[in-house]
Amino acid sequence: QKRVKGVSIFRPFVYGTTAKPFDPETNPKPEGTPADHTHSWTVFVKGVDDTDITYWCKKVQFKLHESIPNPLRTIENVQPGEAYEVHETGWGEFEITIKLYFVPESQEKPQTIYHHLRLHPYGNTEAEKEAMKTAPEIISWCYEEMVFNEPYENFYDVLTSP
Ligand code: SLL
Repeated sequence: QKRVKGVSIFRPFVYGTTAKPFDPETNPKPEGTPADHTHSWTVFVKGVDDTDITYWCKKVQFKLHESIPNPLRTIENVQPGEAYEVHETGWGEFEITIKLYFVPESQEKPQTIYHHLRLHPYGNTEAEKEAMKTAPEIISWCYEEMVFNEPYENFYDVLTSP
């Protein structure tokens, strides 16, 4: 197996969280949700504009706070263009560990990223924070690029075949 020398391939993706406070009108609490839970939320990894990432990313593991049942969630076998995601409910913010696993052709080790689950309005300025108070959802998304330096030839073919 040879590496393609002098080549770096970048593949963009988006990861982050989306949270919504429970509200009888707009976001009713599902039956059986613990009384102290205030929000529903989602953490995800996906392609930009829902483009496919499954040809390079084959599995994503989300490590949630220990207060949540089964905090280690493994998502795989998603359809091309579908997000790797976990839906939960809760009351508090915390740091989520997101581990991306690559297709076997890559022979790459998994990569870990960290993301703070946001349930409440935030921002660097008061104005940013104010704007979020009227938004229906608290969105905290990051755009990122996975860089594959000198990929193996097989993997290079996978990455560059249309
Ligand atoms: C805090 N350091 O105190 C954080 C911890 C933990 C959030 C937040 C529990 C959900 C469940 C939940 O929301 N934990 O019981 O399933 O703010």
